[in-house]
Amino acid sequence: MDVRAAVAFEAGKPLEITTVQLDGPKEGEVMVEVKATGICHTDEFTLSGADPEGIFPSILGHEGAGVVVEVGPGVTSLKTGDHVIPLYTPECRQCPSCLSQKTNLCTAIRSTQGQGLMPDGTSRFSLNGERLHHYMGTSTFANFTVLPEIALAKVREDAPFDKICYIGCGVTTGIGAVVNTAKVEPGATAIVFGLGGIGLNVIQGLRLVGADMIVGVDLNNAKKEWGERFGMTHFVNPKEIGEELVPYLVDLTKRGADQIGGADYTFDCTGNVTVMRQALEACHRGWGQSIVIGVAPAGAEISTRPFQLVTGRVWKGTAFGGARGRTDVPRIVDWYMDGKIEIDPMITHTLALDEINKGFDLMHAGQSIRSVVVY
Ligand code: NAD
Ligand code: AHE
Ligand code: ZN
Repeated sequence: MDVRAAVAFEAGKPLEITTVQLDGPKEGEVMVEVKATGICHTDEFTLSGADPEGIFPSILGHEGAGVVVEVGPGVTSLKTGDHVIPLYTPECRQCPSCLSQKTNLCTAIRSTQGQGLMPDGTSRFSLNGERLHHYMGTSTFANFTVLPEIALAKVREDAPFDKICYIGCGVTTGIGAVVNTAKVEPGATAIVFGLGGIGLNVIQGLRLVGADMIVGVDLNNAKKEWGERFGMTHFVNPKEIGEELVPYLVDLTKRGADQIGGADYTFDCTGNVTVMRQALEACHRGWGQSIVIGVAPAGAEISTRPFQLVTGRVWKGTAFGGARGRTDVPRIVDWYMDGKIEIDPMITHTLALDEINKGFDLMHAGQSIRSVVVY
């Protein structure tokens, strides 16, 4: 069938909005009418050419919400009409990783997903007979897409697509990093580096679990008001501190009789490896944990003095906030619908598919938190 899509033909070039062809779902697959999709920084990262797994031509997008319109043979957990959120981290509940209960990184289809293909090694998308690749197994920059059944979370039907699409990545990543990965306890001190679409969700996750001190760090002073809106207690602009950022943060987080300083938890939400080092070194000696959320370009490496780890700081990473999508995403939708978490104010721009490149421009200019394309 013909569908409308924003196609990434080449790295570093704007997306082209055009009509492409989509084949129906095969064994274990589901066709979804995408109703809305967020534009995440990771889409920009891949489009820019910085992603070692980037493949072109492809249909990007991984932060969607929609309705099941057709199920392939063997699909048992979903039916036509179900409301769903695509999962770039699927949950098969059968692979060694899922069964371990130690990680959310399901391995059932990761290798074909990374090659821009469905699990049978083919693509459902094409343009005039030429293959177009899938992206992150989701390709939500098309008004219809096909995914494996294990890569869809079924969600309640009264939740608005143009808001819950953000749970498909940013909301779950930020809140999950706090709740699942760091397991932050009430009363903790935390520093969040980068107050964009992810960092603000880390901040609201920290507020949710009852952190006492939530320091936000961003180069853009406009983010101060944004951070405070979601629970940030202190704001620091590194440009106003200079070389001494880490000692400054360590000093800021000194509390009571404990005059060592450093945060219980820090979060990198920038993808900048220098910031990742600062985040680790701003952790408290003996127990501080630093969580890497940001995605760094091909070839980038992190470094620190091993002494930082010898003296008890812990470096961790998180993908999709450690969430097991089919289990956790419906719960996060409930949190939103019950008013426990906020989404609406972070969606600063709503666009038509034809305007999708404007969403990338707004991101580059630091003028948006989240742009959402509504089909
Ligand atoms: P964003 O562009 O909305 O926000 C980034 C923020 O970081 C901006 O406010 C910017 O001003 C700030 N910043 C940039 N350099 C800085 C520096 N040196 N010091 C302090 N602040 C700085 O991006 P986003 O959507 O919030 O995504 C953040 C990162 O998280 C990206 O790298 C993205 O690819 C990654 N990400 C990872 C996961 C995951 O599962 N691990 C999921 C989603 C996004
Ligand atoms: N392909 C990149 C890495 C990109 C990456 O780390 N993606 C995150 C999700 S970012 C969502 O906005 C992720 O889930 N990683 C785990 C995985 O299995 O991809 C590279 O460097 O090769
Ligand atoms: Zn994302």
